[in-house]
Amino acid sequence: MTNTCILVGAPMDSGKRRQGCRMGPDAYRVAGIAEALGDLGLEVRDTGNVSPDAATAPQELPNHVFAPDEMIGWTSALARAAEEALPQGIPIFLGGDHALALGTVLGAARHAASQDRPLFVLWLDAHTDYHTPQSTESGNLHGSPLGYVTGRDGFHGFPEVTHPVPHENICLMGLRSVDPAERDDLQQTNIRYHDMRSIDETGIARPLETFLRDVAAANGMLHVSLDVDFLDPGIAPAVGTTVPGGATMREAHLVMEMICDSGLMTSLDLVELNPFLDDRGRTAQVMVDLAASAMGRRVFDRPTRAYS
Ligand code: B3U
Ligand code: MN
Ligand code: MN
Repeated sequence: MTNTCILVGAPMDSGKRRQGCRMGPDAYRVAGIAEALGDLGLEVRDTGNVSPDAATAPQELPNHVFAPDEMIGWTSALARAAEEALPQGIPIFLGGDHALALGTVLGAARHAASQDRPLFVLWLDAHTDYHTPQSTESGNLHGSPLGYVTGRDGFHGFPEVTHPVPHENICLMGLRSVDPAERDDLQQTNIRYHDMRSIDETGIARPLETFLRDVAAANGMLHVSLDVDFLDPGIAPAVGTTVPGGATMREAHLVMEMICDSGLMTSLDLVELNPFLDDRGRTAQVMVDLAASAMGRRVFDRPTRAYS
């Protein structure tokens, strides 16, 4: 694994009506993300914040879609930022709402294709985020990045998805709030998904290990997208859509530590932190601690590359 981390701020709030996630990148900086990663012996480069490209959405997008111009502009700008950062180290995208992943995963998929490697995506979230602009009832496109990057139709005016992520390369964990339209569409695919019930039944380590083994066997690149609402709101209250019954601190750290041991993660999103809703910075701190676990913070050393 490379020992360079590239922090890329994405102060975007265009993926939903409730505002505040634009303050996320600075909250992570104030919570000491660069210092926490630097303490692990990593080289940390903060490239500052990305700004959206200028864009105008076409008429074909449904009227209830929120901030369509900005969404298109962020997607092209963040895809470029991801493609630029990936050859230099592991980019950590500091969100920003989850709509930033339309761009980051698009860029990661382009980069993986340029390396002749498949891209895998681990989606840690209460929601499936598999909508299209037509299927979303809320019109909030933070509920649509997986629909976009798998190549679903209807994203008029967005950059073309030239390298759709195959459904079988995607694993969702933490699900407990799924709209009927998304559930029906998702069940037609080979996406791997683990709701909280199945995690309660099997534990979180077993399905994750299966997925990581498949990534390793395929020599894949692995993009991890961590939504604050994967976590239980009791430990991570700073999120617009709190859903009770989320992952515990122990489950979340175990996931991050297993990802680190695998040596497979090539990029990471930290999304949906809304500092306006936080309690003395504690959600920002939890997210920084989880990023540090994914990058090597340990109580005791363990063997690395256990999955290859
Ligand atoms: N599925 C709902 C709710 C939602 C999705 N992602 C978040 N909330 N954070 C929707 O609006 O698409
Ligand atoms: Mn999400
Ligand atoms: Mn979510």
